[in-house]
Amino acid sequence: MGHCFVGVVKLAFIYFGQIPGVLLVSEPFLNSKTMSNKSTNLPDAVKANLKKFFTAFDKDGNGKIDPGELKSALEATGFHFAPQVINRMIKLVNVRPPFGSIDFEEFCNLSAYLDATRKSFDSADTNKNGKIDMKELGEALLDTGFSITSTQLKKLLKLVDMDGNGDIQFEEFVSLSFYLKLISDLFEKNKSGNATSLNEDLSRLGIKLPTSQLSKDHSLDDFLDAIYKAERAKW
Ligand SMILES: [Ca+2]
Ligand SMILES: [Ca+2]
Ligand SMILES: [Ca+2]
Repeated sequence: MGHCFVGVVKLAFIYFGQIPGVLLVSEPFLNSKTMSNKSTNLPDAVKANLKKFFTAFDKDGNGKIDPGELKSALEATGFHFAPQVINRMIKLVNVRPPFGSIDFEEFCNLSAYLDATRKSFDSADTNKNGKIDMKELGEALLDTGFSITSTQLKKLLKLVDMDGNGDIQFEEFVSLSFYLKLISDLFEKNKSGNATSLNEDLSRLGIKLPTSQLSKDHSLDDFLDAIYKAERAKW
């Protein structure tokens, strides 16, 4: 048992230390819609490597990774994700039933997502201290094409800074990528009349906002306040 655990820890370290060299997501921040079936394009060698991790993470050997298995695999690498964030990662890639746990193809997509998010995190962390401060966040958002006010920046940081230490660790950065997707849906896609993707993304993330908050007439400030309220009610 102990030996087995060490094996998983070792595998997990390799997994996140030299995350398989695949960059499937071209955008610095995630666009979930573009990733559903891309793992089929992975080279065989990369797939074989991912299969090893999948098998190691799948403790009960049922061919699926559930939130508990994902959480403990990530914890073994020193990442402590809130259960809600774990669930969201699963929901994000879980395109085929049964819902609630992921198969190997979906795991490949999750790996690509975490890989891309880690790269975004590292490039946003310009002073290389392993966390993102408000200045770095503002600059990273600007680079990505998000132009927000300093008040909005503070609200966004407060929203994702779950432990309240004023910085964004990688775990919180994963949450941030979910919120940025929502924000871009609301404030970019809605402008061209497409509101359905926001509703899809909200329900995928399990966030319930009053319909009145989903109007493009509301400001980003209002939206950030509403999300903060909805999220903190859960924590
Ligand atoms: Ca399992
Ligand atoms: Ca930093
Ligand atoms: Ca923090």
